[in-house]
Amino acid sequence: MLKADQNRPVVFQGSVWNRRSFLRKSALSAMSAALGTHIVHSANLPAGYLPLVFTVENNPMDGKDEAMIVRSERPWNVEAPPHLLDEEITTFPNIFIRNNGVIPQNIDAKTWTLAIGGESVKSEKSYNMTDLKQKFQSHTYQLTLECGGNGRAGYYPPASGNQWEEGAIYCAEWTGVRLRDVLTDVGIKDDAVYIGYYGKDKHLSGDPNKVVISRGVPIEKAIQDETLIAWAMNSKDIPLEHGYPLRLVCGGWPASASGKWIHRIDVRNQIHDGPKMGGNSYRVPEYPVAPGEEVSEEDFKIIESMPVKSLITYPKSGAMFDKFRKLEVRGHAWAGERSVAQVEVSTDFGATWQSCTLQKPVNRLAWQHWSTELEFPIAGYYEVWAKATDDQGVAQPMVIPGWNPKGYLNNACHRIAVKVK
Ligand SMILES: Nc1nc2c(c(=O)[nH]1)N[C@H]1C(S)=C(S)[C@@H](COP(=O)(O)O)O[C@H]1N2
Ligand SMILES: [Mo]
Repeated sequence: MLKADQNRPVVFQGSVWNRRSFLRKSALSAMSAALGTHIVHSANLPAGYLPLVFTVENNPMDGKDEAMIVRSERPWNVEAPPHLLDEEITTFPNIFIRNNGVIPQNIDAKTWTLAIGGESVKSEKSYNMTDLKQKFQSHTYQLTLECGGNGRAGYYPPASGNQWEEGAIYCAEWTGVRLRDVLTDVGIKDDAVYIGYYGKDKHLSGDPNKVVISRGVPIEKAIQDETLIAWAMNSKDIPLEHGYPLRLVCGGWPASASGKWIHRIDVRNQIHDGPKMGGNSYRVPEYPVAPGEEVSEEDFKIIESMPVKSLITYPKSGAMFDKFRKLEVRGHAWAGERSVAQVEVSTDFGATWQSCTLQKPVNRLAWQHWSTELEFPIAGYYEVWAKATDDQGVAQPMVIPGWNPKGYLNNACHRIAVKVK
């Protein structure tokens, strides 16, 4: 049975679903009792889906003002609850932090250098911060960075790794030089196919010779206008946690491709093979697999562009408001290398959708802002679901997409709870 204690996750015993996956009447009335109101449109709840408030550890109806959520203390990994991502440009400290190792300390930007080497450069070259700032034209872009594992918590059976919910995503404004301009200055050979970065973070084992993570992108992505070697985020020095003093930024791709604290970039004549490029790291099966299925290593491919997705950043999940008042709902949407063509919202678990106002991206690879007004003629518990569709007609799934061993690429619709009195 359902515990009507609003401060704890609810515990169900036995199935709340009947044979054909309709919510049992008894469960429905217990949930309504716990909510203190009835669930409008409960008949449309997709099979197996419980109202949001009964699935999360902290009941959003509590009205507790959550700050950043710590997913791991060592390494230090934190994510933002969606309402903290309401700003058009995400600002520190509302930005998720993902570290695979230990954040480097005592960085001196004055003596910092970036070496460009690897088999596919004509000869290795090194730049200090002043060289980079003076020798090349600087550029500023808003770039969306989402962890490949954002949404991992939604998969069952659970995948190992940080149990990110929705908040391992941000769009900040980055300033730096184009990687392309630097590569041109160095001179690269015709056989260049990939680049790989090296950062100054320390391995968790304490072994100074162990590289924490060294990933990269194909040369075609590396030479895009928007691929930057950045020294500023939102017009200030990059915060230490996000890669001070120098960071590679490859918008629209898993954020693991955007190396922090970089001191070296290698231009490779093969797919870069640094730590976390192989195995099942940032890779997904080439074909759909059953939940929990073992997949052999040669059947994985590297994740490239991230899929279409959206977030509801206002109101905060759990908002309570009066009937007859129009509710403004807003958020952001992004689609990796693509742009977002449409965002729709539903208040009846996907039976009907209302089209939202959608802004164009400020530049390629920036997230887009959307908004709309909703009316709720009947009092009760509702969920607002948002669904984005990219410029190729690919939309977010309403339910969790294909399971994969490391729980990447969950771009299911984001939903929030609202209560109308
Ligand atoms: N040097 C270095 N760069 C790194 C990482 C890291 O552990 N070390 N983590 C990567 C991963 S997995 C992600 S999701 C992003 C996170 O960027 P953020 O901390 O600015 O949000 O940084 C990437 N770059
Ligand atoms: Mo990541």
